[in-house]
Amino acid sequence: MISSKEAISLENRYGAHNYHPLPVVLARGEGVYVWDPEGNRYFDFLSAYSAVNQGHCHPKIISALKDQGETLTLTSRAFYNNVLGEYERYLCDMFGFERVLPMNTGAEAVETAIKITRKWGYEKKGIPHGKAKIVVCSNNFHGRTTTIISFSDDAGARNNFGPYTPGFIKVEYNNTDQLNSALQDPDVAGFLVEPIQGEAGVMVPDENYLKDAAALCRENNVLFICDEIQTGIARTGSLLATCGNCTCESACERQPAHYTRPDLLILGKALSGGVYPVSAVLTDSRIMDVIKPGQHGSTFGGNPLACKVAIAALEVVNEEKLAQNARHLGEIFRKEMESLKTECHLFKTIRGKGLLNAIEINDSPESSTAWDLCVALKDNGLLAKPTHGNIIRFAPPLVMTEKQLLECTAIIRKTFLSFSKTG
Ligand code: IF1
Repeated sequence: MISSKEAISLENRYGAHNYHPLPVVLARGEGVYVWDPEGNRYFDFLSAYSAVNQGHCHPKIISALKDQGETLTLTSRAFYNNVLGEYERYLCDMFGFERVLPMNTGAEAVETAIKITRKWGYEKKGIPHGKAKIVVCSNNFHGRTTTIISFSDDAGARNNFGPYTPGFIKVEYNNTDQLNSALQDPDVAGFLVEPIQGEAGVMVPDENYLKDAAALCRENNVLFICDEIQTGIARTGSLLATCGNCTCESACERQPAHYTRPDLLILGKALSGGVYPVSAVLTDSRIMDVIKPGQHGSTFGGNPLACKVAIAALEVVNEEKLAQNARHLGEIFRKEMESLKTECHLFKTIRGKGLLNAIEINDSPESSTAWDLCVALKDNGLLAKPTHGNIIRFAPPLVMTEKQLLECTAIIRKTFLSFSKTG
């Protein structure tokens, strides 16, 4: 096996430099652990940006991958395949929608939701041709396509990639007054929102924000579109973040009546347990039926390998009660961090929900403190990545045990406190 040093130099020499990774090379993963080529073990506190909620190389998901990989992988949608319908029914039953449109990456699913929303706007709402608008939030992150970055505020994601796609209006996140004003424009077809803003630094909105936003959309005949690519699939302590603070166990989480049900639900990442790129848009017939044959699609979307992997990944979420575990461990994690905060001057705030959490470091976004802390955490056996200079995201796989979590909070405590002394 090549060494970490060789792997890094190959990427640096031959790859596009579109990332700035932490200096660690991962060669193997199992559950909450990953190993580098030299055999050092780490707790993974990123979970591939919440794609690996079910843990690395989950045996049930890998077994589905192997079985279907030896049977049939890709047919295209020019023909039916014998797995897609079963998968679509599974998704509809689990999330309480009438129809699914399968895609691959998160950004593609967001694009799909935008296209469905615009078409619905023209054909059902009666918006004049070419005028449809979609309301989005400031500091959003929905992916990297040219249309999606057109409504990003992130200079790095956006600058010099224009000309930009028009038709988007921006309002402040967690501000229903601004949303309400924007929705008065009769040409607005949809409101696209993350239930918790991930990239922005795990911004959790006020408790009633999503419910109120959904009600405003309904009043104004505007589609309420939730991007749960990062927050969905048990990450925030319920099957979907739009389940709100519902404390019922899984039975409730599978009943749509109990949550703020979006008109369009966008899923990706952990839909496959991080095993394969699988994304989807779920909605009801009255909306989905604006898409007719030939009007949207993808070579790989809905392929039998993806479908089998995703069914297995969702079964794991239910069988292993990952939502309840994320809720339980999240409470312990934030309590431990609140206690560390009282002892550590580097620690400004801890926020999050379930196992999607972030610590804001008491230093400027320009400082290297958060990066240095992440390097020190790595040296102590835990992997996390800074964002926006002074925020560290903590999102381990949801298959973690309480004992493992306490081992991890001990690593974080030790690292932060040793920094306080030297720094
Ligand atoms: C990268 C962040 C996470 C997403 C939401 C759509 C997508 C994402 C809410 C697009 C993707 C990623 C992509 C990743 C970094 C990352 C991220 F830091 F940018 F915010 F997860 F925290 N909607 N999020 O979070 O999905 O097309 O990538 O499958 O490296 O760009 P994709």
